[in-house]
Amino acid sequence: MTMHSTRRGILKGGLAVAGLSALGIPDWALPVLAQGETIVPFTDLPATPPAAAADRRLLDVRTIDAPLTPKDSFFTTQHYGHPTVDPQTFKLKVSGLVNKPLSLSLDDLRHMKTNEITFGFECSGNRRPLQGLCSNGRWTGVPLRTVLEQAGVKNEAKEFVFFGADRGDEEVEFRTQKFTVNQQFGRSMPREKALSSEPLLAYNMNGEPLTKHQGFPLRLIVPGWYGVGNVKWLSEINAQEDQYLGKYQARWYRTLRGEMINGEMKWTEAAVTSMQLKSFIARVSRNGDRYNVRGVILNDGTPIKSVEVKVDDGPWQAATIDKATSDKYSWKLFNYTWTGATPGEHTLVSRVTDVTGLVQPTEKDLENKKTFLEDNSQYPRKVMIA
Ligand SMILES: Nc1nc2c(c(=O)[nH]1)N[C@H]1C(S)=C(S)[C@@H](COP(=O)(O)O)O[C@H]1N2
Ligand SMILES: [Mo]
Repeated sequence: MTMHSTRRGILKGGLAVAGLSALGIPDWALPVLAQGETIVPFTDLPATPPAAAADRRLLDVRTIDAPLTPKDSFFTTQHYGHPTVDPQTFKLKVSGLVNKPLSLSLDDLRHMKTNEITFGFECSGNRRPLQGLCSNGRWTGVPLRTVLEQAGVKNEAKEFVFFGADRGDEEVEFRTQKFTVNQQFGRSMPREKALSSEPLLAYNMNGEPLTKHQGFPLRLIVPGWYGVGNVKWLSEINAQEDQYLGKYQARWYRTLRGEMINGEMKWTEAAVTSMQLKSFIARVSRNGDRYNVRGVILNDGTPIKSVEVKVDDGPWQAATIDKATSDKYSWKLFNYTWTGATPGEHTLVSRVTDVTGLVQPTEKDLENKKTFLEDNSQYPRKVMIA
């Protein structure tokens, strides 16, 4: 069966009468706008989102109308532009502390046992007012572990470095010296993570080959991790003993936080890895005197206990998570029906809690987080009711 990336695609394909559940596709509880349903604009966001840099694409979260993000709307960002990789001559190299270095063609990879996973992620820099650096995709590829097992990982291999085909000149500072070196985009992960069952060497998204934006022909997918760990245009994997300290591993993706330890503020710089628990309201629409408040949840895959919405100074009210987004690493879409809205400006905010009891922090809770990355704070937004 052909894979449709959106319900809209399916509806357009004329399969609506068959009933989505019958096709094994869960019913979509948060539909495209119903007849007579209208968008209630956010007064804290311009109607037209700010233009993104040329090789970036932001998802206008107000347009989300299906669990999976279509490939041409999927957000995209990268540091060195898009390299062109020839799929005919492409080889994924596996080198370093392995018994048998590998050089695998796309065909070699396509003939290996595949895995498929729905994974929604955001850039660690995603934040208000737009929250447009996030999307949800269904990824197909070869488990990283399968390839590493074929190469035979040596005991001394502690760190696995993933290099993209994209590169650029970088200035490296050492005390009073500066060096300019040309280097590839690289990210790493520890042995335990690399040999776990989930990381995927993906060549398809939503049933089609990756686009150039998404890292054609091959990218690393690390379910539960922020965008930066999902190396696009993957070309080499190197197994090594030492920590990898490249620019985008050791310097650009650090979160500086102050934490009270032994009664004193300690400043810690931590690498950006697993996604922090987050929710935000993406769209408000009106249908008669009912208002649909819908939003997005992103996290590291820990099951969600609840998501709630608060209007002005009212109580937290339970929202409903869409069943079509219940896969472990999928983003979750939620809906809250607001009734009794009065004319005037109102503040709407959402808050998610996972099963471990972790609650999405407020902006105040994060006041000791100094760098803008990993901003998962509750996001109050405003609407005007006529
Ligand atoms: N090779 C390579 N991979 C990369 C990057 C990059 O600059 N080069 N950027 C990372 C960052 S910061 C993010 S947020 C995601 C974005 O993935 P997307 O464009 O598919 O949304 O790719 C990651 N993978
Ligand atoms: Mo990112």
